[in-house]
Amino acid sequence: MPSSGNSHKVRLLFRKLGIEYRHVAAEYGSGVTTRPEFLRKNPHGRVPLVEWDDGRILSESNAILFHFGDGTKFTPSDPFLRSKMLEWMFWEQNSHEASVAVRAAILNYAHREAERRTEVLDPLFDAGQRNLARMNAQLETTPFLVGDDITLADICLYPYTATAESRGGFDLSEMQAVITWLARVEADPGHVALEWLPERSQNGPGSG
Ligand SMILES: N[C@@H](CCC(=O)N[C@@H](CS)C(=O)NCC(=O)O)C(=O)O
Repeated sequence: MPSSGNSHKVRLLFRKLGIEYRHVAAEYGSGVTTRPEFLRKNPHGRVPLVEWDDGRILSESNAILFHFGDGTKFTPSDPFLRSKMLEWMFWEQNSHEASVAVRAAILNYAHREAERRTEVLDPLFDAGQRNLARMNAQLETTPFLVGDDITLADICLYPYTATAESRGGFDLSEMQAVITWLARVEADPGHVALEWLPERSQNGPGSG
């Protein structure tokens, strides 16, 4: 999904690792994720989803990151640091994405317009600010989330943090460590912006 931070995570890692793939767009409005043939691949009806030529299928952005990133420079070899990386990735899904990404989705996707109400948006703002502050506190002590080197945790938390202000209406002005970290992640080789799509890219069926 070109507009999705969860999909951006996968585009980022694949680009960094030089993994070749055919990209199939499944933007909201294309109907791709609600088609029976897609629901057979992922009954949850969500992207990103990776399909191998032999028919294997893997969904959940962070499972995809771990599958392709395990054993590369993006996973620490130390078992404890590896688990700390996973701690951030589980937290991302449970807390960060559930506030920062959800508020951005409500504000940006037309089909979520009915949710643009104070009683929905304000608690998401408060939770999101707290979660961004938690990242800031960590990044005041280490350059990347798990220490001195970039890991899957940074790739995982980059997309929705990078668009937290522009799409989610959050305020990073007091979070200098997060701002510096965003630039540090962007400087890592192979970085691509949310809008970037690979050359071998096609629209999903029926998406125009
Ligand atoms: N936990 C999942 C969340 C995936 C997800 O929510 N995907 C959204 C886009 S960000 C989606 O596919 N929406 C399509 C739909 O709801 O029809 C992951 O990390 O991959």
